[in-house]
Amino acid sequence: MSGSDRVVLLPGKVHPRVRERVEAEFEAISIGAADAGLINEETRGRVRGIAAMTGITADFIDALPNLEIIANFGVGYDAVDTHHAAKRGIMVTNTPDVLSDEVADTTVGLLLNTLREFPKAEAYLRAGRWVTDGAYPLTPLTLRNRTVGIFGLGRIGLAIARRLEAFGLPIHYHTRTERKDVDYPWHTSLIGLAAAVDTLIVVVPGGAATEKAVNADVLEALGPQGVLISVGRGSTIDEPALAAALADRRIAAAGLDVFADEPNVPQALMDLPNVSLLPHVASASVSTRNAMADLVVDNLAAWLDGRPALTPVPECTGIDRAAR
Ligand code: NAP
Ligand code: 8YV
Repeated sequence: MSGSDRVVLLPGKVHPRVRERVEAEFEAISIGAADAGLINEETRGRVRGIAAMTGITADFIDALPNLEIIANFGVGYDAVDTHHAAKRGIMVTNTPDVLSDEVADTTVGLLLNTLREFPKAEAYLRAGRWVTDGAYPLTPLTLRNRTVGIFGLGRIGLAIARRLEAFGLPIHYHTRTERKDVDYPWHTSLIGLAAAVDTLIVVVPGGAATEKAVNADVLEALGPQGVLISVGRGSTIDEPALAAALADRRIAAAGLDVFADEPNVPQALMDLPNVSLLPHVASASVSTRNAMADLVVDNLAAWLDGRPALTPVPECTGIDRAAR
């Protein structure tokens, strides 16, 4: 296969290592956004792969008649219309496993920041207030004696559970299917899980099935000592309900790395003292993002060379290139 047969589209913002490798290993076409109007018909017909760090709609997929693979940068692929891609026999890949430990480490950090107020304590020191006002106030919340519930005990959820088990905390979880390989109590419903724990960690994928799953009722069940940590997708949380529960102290605190409309964070959350906010950085170290970038490009290389994709998403595992 000649290099010119391997045409890969880079729409919108792309990780630098993805760009560097795609430009070196394929014929790369960069456009400002995933908008078919930005490329002419002849070029649209040549595109066989997309390296995606942005939303990919059904319309965009349909505008590329010879598209074979969408390699998504991220384990979460809710921004790609995977259902449509699979229907058209187009492979979608994601970046599982290589980021699980990093995201789990960040989740534990965010949980501790939320409970023990470390970012606020550091700001206090830097403002000279240790000298002028004395010791930082004791934190009302602690990790000690908490019971953790994990909503989504998948690759990352399990990595979080193992860490918090080492902190001496009991772990419960809710998924649609009970896991046979763990001894943690399984709850058949999210609200049942929330009622059984005081620390709820949300790490389910985004999408219709989890849209606003953490609603006012779930927060009510979590209770006034409750702490919510969200590292999956912002769409899974009813943000106005969360802001109201935090303001009224119907739950104690929250730590959020993801938001429904990134990079916009609701002012109602920004204004609250009992919420710790991060700008979607759970996987954001140079080494982990480079590993994700390599997996994106390795998936493109495998598929466009006629080999199986390395990490197909579950909806695409059955895609047979010969049937195309
Ligand atoms: P995974 O291995 O596929 O785990 C997903 C878990 O969620 C599974 O336990 C699954 O169990 C459960 N689940 C899915 N849909 C559910 C539903 N409707 N109700 C209840 N449970 C449900 O995925 P992962 O690798 O752990 O990644 C999880 C998510 O984390 C990603 O999709 C992404 O959105 C997010 N993420 C965020 C960051 C960040 O930077 N903040 C970084 C990486 C990943 P069942 O199928 O049995 O229900
Ligand atoms: C990345 C993520 O921040 O993997 C995911 O699902 O949310 C994160 O690792 C994101 O994919 C970067 O676009």
